[in-house]
Formats: sequence, C-alpha cells, structure tokens
Amino acid sequence: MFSLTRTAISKAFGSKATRQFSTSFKAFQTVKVNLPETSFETYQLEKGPENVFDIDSSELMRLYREMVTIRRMEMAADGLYKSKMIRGFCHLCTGQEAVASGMESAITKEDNIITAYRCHGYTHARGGSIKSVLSELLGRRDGISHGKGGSMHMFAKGFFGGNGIVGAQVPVGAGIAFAQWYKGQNNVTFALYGDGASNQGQVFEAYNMAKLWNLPAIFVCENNKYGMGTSANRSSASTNYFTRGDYIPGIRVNGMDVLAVRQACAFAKEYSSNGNGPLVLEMVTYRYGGHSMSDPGTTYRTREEIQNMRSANDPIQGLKHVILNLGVSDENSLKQIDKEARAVVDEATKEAKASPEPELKDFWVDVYAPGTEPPFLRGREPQEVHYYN
Ligand SMILES: Cc1ncc(C[n+]2csc(CCOP(=O)(O)OP(=O)(O)O)c2C)c(N)n1
Ligand SMILES: [Mg+2]
Repeated sequence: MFSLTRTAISKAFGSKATRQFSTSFKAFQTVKVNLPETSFETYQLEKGPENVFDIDSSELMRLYREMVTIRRMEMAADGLYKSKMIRGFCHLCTGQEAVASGMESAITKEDNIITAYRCHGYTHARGGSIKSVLSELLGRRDGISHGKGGSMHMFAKGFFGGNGIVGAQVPVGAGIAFAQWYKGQNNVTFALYGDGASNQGQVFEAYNMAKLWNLPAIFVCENNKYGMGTSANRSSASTNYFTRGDYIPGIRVNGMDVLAVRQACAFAKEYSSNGNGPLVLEMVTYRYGGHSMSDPGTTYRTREEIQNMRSANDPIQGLKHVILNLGVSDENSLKQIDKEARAVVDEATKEAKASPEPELKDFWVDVYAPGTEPPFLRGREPQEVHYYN
C-alpha cells in the first residue's frame, strides 16, 4: 500500500471537481472479482455476462469515489431544495448510484446515454462537474444548461438528457442508435426508462423498430420498484421487465451492485455493437428518497423496507466490502475519500451559489443550433419579439 501524489491521482482519475483527492490504495494492480450467481438472469441468451473477471484496483477506487460524490451531491441538492434555493421539480437518485456509475465504467464517450428526469448522477458520470449540476439546479449561469434547464434538462457529451416526459426518451434513444448505425459508428446507445414507463406503447414501438433494423440500442429498465406512489406489482401485468422485449433478449441485473452493472453493460455493448441488435437490461434498484422532493416516500412503502434496502443492499457499502475484502484499500483511506467527497461538494455548492443568474438576453440563445435560427422568435407576449440579425 502506498500513497499517490495528487498529480498522479488526477492523471489517473481525471478531475471532475475543483478539489482533488489524495487517497492511498494499491494502484494499478489487477484484482479478480467473483460476482454472486444471483447477479444476472438471462432471457433468450445462450450466455450472459461473466461473473468472474479482472479489474484494475484504480477503477474500483474511482467507482467508489464517484458514487460517494454523487450521493453527497444529491444530499446537497436536497438541502438546497429544502432551503427553497432550488425550486420546481427535483428527482434525486440516492440509492440508484450504481446504475449510472457502473454503466459509465463499461462504455466510452462515443457511446450514448439518454434517460428520464432522474438524471443528476448520469450527468456527473458523463463528465458534468458537481458545480455545473448544482448551478443548473439553482438556475445559475454556470449550470450545465446555463441555468435554463433545471433538474430534468441536463446534457453532456454522449448524454442526451434529462427528459421530463415519461417514456419519451425511449424512441428518441432508438433514433440515436439508428444515427450511430447509419454513420457506421461502432457504438451503442443506452435508453433508460423506469418501471412506471415500461408499459407505454411507445416503448414497444421502439423495441420493434430497433429489432427490425437491428439497431445498437440497449433498452435499460431502471426498476426501482415504484413509479411515483404505485408499486411495480400494481402497474405491470409482468414485472419481468427483462423479458418484456419478447423477441429481444434480455438480462436482469442486480442494479445495487456497481460491478454487476458494469459487467452487464460491457456485455451489452459487445453484443449490440457486433451486429446482434438490441438488448433489454433490467436494473433492479431502489430509490431511498421519495419520487421527488414533494414526496416523503413513506406513505406507499414501509420504513422497514427502506431501512432494509439501505442496510443490506447499499451500492456504496457493497463496493466498500469488495475493496476491503480484496485488500485494495483500507477503512481509513475509504473514510478519507468520504471526507474529501464532502469537501468537494461543499466547495462546489459555494461556487454554484455564487454563480449569477442568466440575464434576460440569454433566454434567446440555445433555442436553435447556431446558424439555424429563424429571422425572429416570439416571446411570451406579442410585443416581445427577438430578431436574430
Ligand atoms: C407522459 C407523462 N405522464 C405522466 C408524467 C408524470 N410522472 C412523472 S414521473 C412518473 C412516474 C414514472 O415512474 P418510473 O418510470 O418508474 O420512474 P422513476 O420515477 O421511478 O425513476 C409520472 C407518472 C409525466 N412526466 N409524463
Ligand atoms: Mg420507478
């Protein structure tokens, strides 16, 4: 075990936040991971993801740091919302961090992700800084959408949002996969949706076109067991979401295990980019908080259920056990990462609060792609007209 310098750490990990981490661990050592048999269940596939695989110890540490940072960021958002600094919609992903982080670990920025409104974790995992996410939530100019999108409308390279209309992103995701195929790119698109969206007609229309045209589309049902206050059992005639593609093979994944998510997404990418067409992944996960900030989340499920998920299935604690059991790092070093994540988020929160609000003139830009603007755009009232030239 030895300490890496800050420079080496930031070179190895990249730096998404202003502050840097300085944690000791066994760097760049390959370790063998053995996932439980229950990690995957396949549908119409001869072979699923491998349960035993090698991974670099630095990737385990990066995943730990990222999930801890996302959780801290969501805690900060929770606080800012409760102090009425963030207004409007706000859906937190606390508990579901492993899906965003595991997926990101398996793909490149040339692959695409599109999701619904529970998008803060994906935005950060795709490269959006903590400051840019929190500033967006606060409606500030340093926000990733310059403060004009808010919680549900965040974008980054290879990340098509952040979409507020339940299910709408699924056919859009199939379209993005079509573009990748059309351009001859050897990449895939992950289109995420919830258990609550899974019964919509447009999901099945997207399945059909993706299979018909053999598109590199991975449909990912993030099954967090509830759509607002309605449990999956009450909304879905079949809760085997990984089989709902009918003629599309599928895999049910333990979405509370970041390494299982990583393996499944790597498998899916390999499968679909090799011309095998679409795949359905069901990530079985859980949100600790309510549906949104206006839902305490305790009227349609028991406190025991939430407590049990937190204590027995938490994705951060799960990865911590793997890291400790493999001897990759120790308790003190992980505590140090926790502390540093808090400091990173605190600093980003301060910076986001200090960021100015957009000016009125900023609202006329980012509406059309530069160079494609019409001669003028109407505002909210007939007299309020903006001329582009
Ligand atoms: C077309 C449409 N209908 C209804 C809503 C209101 N709505 C917002 S979230 C939601 C529940 C969706 O649940 P799920 O797909 O399971 O996603 P989760 O919130 O659990 O991540 C509903 C009904 C909406 N935004 N869009
Ligand atoms: Mg849901």
